[in-house]
Amino acid sequence: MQIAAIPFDYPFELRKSALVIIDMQRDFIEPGGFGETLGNDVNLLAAIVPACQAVLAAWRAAGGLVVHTREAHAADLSDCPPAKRNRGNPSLRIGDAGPMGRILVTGEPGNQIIPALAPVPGEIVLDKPGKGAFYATPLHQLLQQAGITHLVFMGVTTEVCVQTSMREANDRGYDCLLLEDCTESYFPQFKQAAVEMLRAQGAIVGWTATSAQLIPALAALPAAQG
Ligand code: C5J
Repeated sequence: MQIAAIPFDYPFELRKSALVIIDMQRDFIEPGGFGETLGNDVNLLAAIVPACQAVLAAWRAAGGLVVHTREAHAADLSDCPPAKRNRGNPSLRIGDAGPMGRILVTGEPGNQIIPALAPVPGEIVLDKPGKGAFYATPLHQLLQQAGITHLVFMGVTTEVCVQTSMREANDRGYDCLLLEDCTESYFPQFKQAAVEMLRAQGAIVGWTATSAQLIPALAALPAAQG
């Protein structure tokens, strides 16, 4: 099957594909988390939630593999390099106590995936200490074991963790599709630039499409066995 995409149709086979949802966690989407401590308007990111929900529901109904990531550090911050913690001028740094618990620390309330996109049993949930989903995680191994060659990406932020993860995936040989209306940045111009550079030069990193281009293709597949 082919999905209409930019710069050209994306070859799609569900059993070889995983839906990778990057960092749709309260720390980035809700007030009081890491995103807001950096001075950002989190409402921009919250706007993509309905489109992400629609894709996730269609993907689950078709029986596809789902991977959720969270940007998360160990409680002792042993996996958080000082260069990452000290960068910028946030009102709260990684590991500091905020209104939703310690910022970007595993297990804290703010580190949970937002309820609207909460993982269900059988889905992979990975904590990642870096911006990329492959750095210091077993993601590549898990995907290889599952026979996955194609990755469909959603999540935040487009130019940071989503773009980094797509580039890591591309270098490992995966064909990657980014759903444009299911990703967002605190900086709309950065989202636009990232989307354009990922698909430039003949899909040098990957393809882009919209949820409206993917969902009918998923709906046309036989429903997953209970
Ligand atoms: C950032 C992310 N922006 N998930 N993390 O620090 O994109």
